[in-house]
Amino acid sequence: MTPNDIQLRKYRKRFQLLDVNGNGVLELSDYQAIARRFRQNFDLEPGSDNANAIDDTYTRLFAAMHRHGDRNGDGHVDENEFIQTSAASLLGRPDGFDRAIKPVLTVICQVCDKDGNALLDRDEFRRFLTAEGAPDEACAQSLAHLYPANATTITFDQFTEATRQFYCSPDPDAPGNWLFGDF
Ligand SMILES: [Ca+2]
Ligand SMILES: [Ca+2]
Ligand SMILES: [Ca+2]
Repeated sequence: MTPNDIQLRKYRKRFQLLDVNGNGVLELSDYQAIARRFRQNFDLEPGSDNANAIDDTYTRLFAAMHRHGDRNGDGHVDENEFIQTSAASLLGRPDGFDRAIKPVLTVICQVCDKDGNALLDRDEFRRFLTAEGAPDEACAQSLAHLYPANATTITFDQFTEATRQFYCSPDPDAPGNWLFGDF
């Protein structure tokens, strides 16, 4: 499945955020750095259920990407390999998003919903975005597109739908395209 220009730009954006140390390949240390930011942003106690859940989730995400994504077998997943692998798993299979990303979102919602009201308020969402590496400007762009005017919260379902649009939608006008800001 060949991604269109919009999907390509979003996958490049995602790669850029996942490659925390900016060396052009995805490593376990990149994913661990993101998990560490989640633990900091959400004040997770070391060894707590949520801290372990977020560590396990990002370790497993890396393992899956490393297993399927290193297409030329050089031991690394570069940007092109990431794009090809994302397109194959998320665009090439109707249940791709539900299998690859939805379980991750379940953990993310559980961790990010600090006050436990089953909604993501703007502060919780901003903490999520900065954990993922989005700078302030990107956070503002994302909030502007994902939160309806004057809305202080979104539901987990709205968050999931926006994330589905980010990973899967070919539509240039899908609000979820802006999940991590400009793309
Ligand atoms: Ca890297
Ligand atoms: Ca490779
Ligand atoms: Ca909440």
